[in-house]
Amino acid sequence: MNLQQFLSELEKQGHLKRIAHPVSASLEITEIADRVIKRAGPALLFENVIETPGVPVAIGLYGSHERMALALHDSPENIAARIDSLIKTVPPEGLFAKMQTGLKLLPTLKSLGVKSVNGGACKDVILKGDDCDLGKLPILTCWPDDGGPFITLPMVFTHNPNTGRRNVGMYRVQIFDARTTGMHWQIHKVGAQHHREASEKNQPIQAAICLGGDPCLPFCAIAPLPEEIDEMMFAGFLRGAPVEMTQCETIDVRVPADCEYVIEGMIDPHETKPEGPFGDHTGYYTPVENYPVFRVSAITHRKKPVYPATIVGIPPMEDAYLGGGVGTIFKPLIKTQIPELIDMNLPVEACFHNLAIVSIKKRYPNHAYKVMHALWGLGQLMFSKVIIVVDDDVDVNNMSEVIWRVTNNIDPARDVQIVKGPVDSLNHAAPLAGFGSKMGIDATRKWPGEGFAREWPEVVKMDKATAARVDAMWDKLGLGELIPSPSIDGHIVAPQP
Ligand SMILES: Cc1cc2nc3c(=O)[nH]c(=O)nc-3n(C[C@H](O)[C@H](O)[C@H](O)COP(=O)(O)O)c2cc1C
Ligand SMILES: [Mn+2]
Repeated sequence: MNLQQFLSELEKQGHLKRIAHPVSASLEITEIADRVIKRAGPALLFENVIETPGVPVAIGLYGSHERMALALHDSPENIAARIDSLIKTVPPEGLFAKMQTGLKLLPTLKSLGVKSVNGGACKDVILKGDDCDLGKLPILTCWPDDGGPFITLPMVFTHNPNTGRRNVGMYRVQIFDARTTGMHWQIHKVGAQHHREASEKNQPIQAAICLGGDPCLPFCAIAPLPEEIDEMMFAGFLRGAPVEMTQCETIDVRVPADCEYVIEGMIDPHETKPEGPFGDHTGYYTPVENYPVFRVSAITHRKKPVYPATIVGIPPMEDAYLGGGVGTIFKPLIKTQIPELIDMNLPVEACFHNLAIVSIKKRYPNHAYKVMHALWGLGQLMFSKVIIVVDDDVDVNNMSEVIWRVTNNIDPARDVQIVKGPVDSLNHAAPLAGFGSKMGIDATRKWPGEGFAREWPEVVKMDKATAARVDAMWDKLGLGELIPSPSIDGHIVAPQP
């Protein structure tokens, strides 16, 4: 499935709205898309973009649970279950069991590679050197104080100059002029590491900025995969088939052959330029900072391309669904590192990194502190500004319950820990860019072994026998449909309407 086939599928299922009215790529598309996404509306296809006649803009492709499941070829829950069952595959004993397990895993293994092809739809039109003009693309200027137009849904392909390993990350791209852009890979990201390793050899790094392709690809570019894991392998896993890759025209990088656009170029080891401001997913503008400069050597595209975009800003935006998918799909992998973790919620309003609420099955006194530090050491979860740890009987996705439990259970002087460390580059409150403090809150029930000498009270609940008697007499009470007992299933607080 490529982007345009995905759009047809969305349209067939009623998840896409075409807009024929002329609209500007400068601010107007943002304003329309923001209104629609805030009301959980459909994906939008702007067919008449004033600045670039003939090139439509697709936006909001991932902005609902149904669209996410269509883009990823399955629901995040099912994908998580598949990963979980792979992780839990027991080493088979005996020849028959080995053969059976082998046969079961074969389709998965086959899908993990990539397939090399010659040419591809992304090369219908090939422009090199002076013929390249980024002004021909409907690149959005998203917010009034933005530093310029930004490519907002790019997949940046690079290779580690020492190991050759591929990485694909979504790093926004600010347009400086027809053939020069910024490259906003933050210092903790893998693209930045590739650039650093190339710079140490005094070499430029080659990069391809891709737009479109299988709709699962942008998700893979966002996914916080370990550095050694190829995003295209993960894409193969999601698609159930290898991604077809083709060689670029001017650089030694392979890209998905069915992309809409491929922008090829190089980044000098030392050249930087002020990048930003940009109305970011925190809901605030990120200030101007120096970032590497990308110089375009070729632009290739489909004969009739569609330009995919997203906008970020005050949450919830489309990235809430993408981030939610990441949370669901990566839970089984987090549990391989932190097996006592039961559930985790990264509330949308906290923009992924500002708050993690995790429930654990406490095994020993002060276990919550081990879990906080494990999370602060685990990939991009290191950015978690606040981590709240609760017991396994708390539903972390029910914020009413979380507030009730946490505020009742903590003694701030005892249960709050503040540590220092790297923080998200977008954390504007930190005293230094990328370095600041983080807070852990142990909101679990306190044990005598943790020095708690008082008695810990029980939660107020009805007994099962009474609840059953009331269930039985419900019809005679004249109160309409049966209301189940609020206190039996353990999750006492209903979410606020
Ligand atoms: C819409 C969107 C825009 C993003 N923009 C950036 C960005 O400009 N810079 C950045 O470092 N990360 C950005 N991210 C987050 C990265 O894509 C994410 O951290 C990813 O895991 C990085 O991949 P890597 O681990 O291969 O470096 C963005 C994510 C989304 C959903
Ligand atoms: Mn990566």
